[in-house]
Amino acid sequence: MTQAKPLGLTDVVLRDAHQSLFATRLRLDDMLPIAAELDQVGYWSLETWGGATFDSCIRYLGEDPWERIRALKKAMPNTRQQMLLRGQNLLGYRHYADDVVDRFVERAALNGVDVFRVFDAMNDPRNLKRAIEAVKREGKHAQGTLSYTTSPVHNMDAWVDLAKQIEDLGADSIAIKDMSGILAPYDAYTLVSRLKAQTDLEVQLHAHATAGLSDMTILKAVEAGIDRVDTAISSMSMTYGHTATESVVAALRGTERDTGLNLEKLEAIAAYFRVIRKKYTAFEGALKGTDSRILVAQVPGGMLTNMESQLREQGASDKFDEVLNEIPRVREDLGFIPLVTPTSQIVGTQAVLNVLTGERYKSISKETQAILKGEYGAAPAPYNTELQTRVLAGGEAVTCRPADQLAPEMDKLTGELQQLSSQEGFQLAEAQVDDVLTYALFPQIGLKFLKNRGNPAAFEPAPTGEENTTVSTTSNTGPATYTIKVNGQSYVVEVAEGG
Ligand code: PYR
Repeated sequence: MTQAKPLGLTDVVLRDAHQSLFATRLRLDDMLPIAAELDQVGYWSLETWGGATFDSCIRYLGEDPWERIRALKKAMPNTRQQMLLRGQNLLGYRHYADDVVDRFVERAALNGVDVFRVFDAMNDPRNLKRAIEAVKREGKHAQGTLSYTTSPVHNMDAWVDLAKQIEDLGADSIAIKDMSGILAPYDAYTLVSRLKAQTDLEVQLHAHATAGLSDMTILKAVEAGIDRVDTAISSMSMTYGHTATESVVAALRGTERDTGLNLEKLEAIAAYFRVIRKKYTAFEGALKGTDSRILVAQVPGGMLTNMESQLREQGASDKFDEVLNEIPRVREDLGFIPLVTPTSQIVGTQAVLNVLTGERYKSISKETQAILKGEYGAAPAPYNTELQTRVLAGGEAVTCRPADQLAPEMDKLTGELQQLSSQEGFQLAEAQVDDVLTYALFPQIGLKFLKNRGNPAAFEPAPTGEENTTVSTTSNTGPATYTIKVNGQSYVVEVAEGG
């Protein structure tokens, strides 16, 4: 008889589920009442922290994200707290010096994070190295990531090769991060089988349900021997989000991969979120079932819906198909980079620029230029040579690990913030370093938050569910709002985070 090997589950309800379903607005006050029940389920981990959740806390909710992770850890002492970390970008949008990476990881670990899923939007392992080393130094679980995408240069050999490089960095496990929901079941079977055979890493799958594949993909991954998968409690699952936790539990009951989780306990949690979710209706997207356009465009669902409503609001709905066709072309010019924060925003914005200006690369965004200059690291394939030559304008591209060019920053940031706090008369937290990190990651929004901490009137009011449903899915996090002027007309373009 084959030995039972329970499938581990990571429930993403407190991070990616509400990030995907209602623009990252779930508040700590709506998490804590169910924390004891979540803690009793027996999940391998609960995903509770990440870039967009941190951003939303300080930008909209007026919640200190450090306090959030401390409170969640305290309320759920039996369950690993997991976070999503953007490699050398940490939770922000640029590369940070190594001393900021080290300090951030140290503080995150100390405040309650047990598992760090570290990804890089370029899939450049050099951008994962420092963060993985820092996690290991803190004695925590370091999970490296394959930011999954498809292109002529992406094949199984390339993925396995990348996983081996990540294993060499000292990762404990590897996540296949399918943020667009495009990983097909049989490809998952092959990929997981090969990762299990050719590395010693534990393997975990994160798949979005948007294109309707995730249930099938999870099942094939389980057949291939995957160790863990991400799911979301049923009342916070599917569409832009993830496969339901209870469905996986039920599907595997009585098999050798039985999760051992109790459906009744899960139902109590589902019932809680069924009610809570109603409060956040104003932030929900329009998708009711499956968005098959993703299978053709191969872009994250959030990116599609955001772009659709933004173009509509700017009176440019008729340009949607053109933008959709432009996205893969921009991706190709930028070396077939995956589409995930921040590259989803960079590619999306450039595609909109190319269409709305009526001429490809008439205007090249600062971020697109940075990619072509090598400032984000190496892409999976060469860049469009003509475009790169134009952007470099005789200069040299960065070929080393980009952070090697950055001088230590923590002392400078600390001095700056101390000066600002005394000049402008706002208090810093007892653990001042956490405030410095908030300021480092989000210089403007972070500073505004620190000045207004404890004053709810400075932030969005807590939702009641009674609001007029006028807030569209465009109320996303991140700085990716662009105003473009074309023939005297202004277009505001905001591009979604990829989960
Ligand atoms: C984040 O970094 O926040 C994503 O969801 C990818």
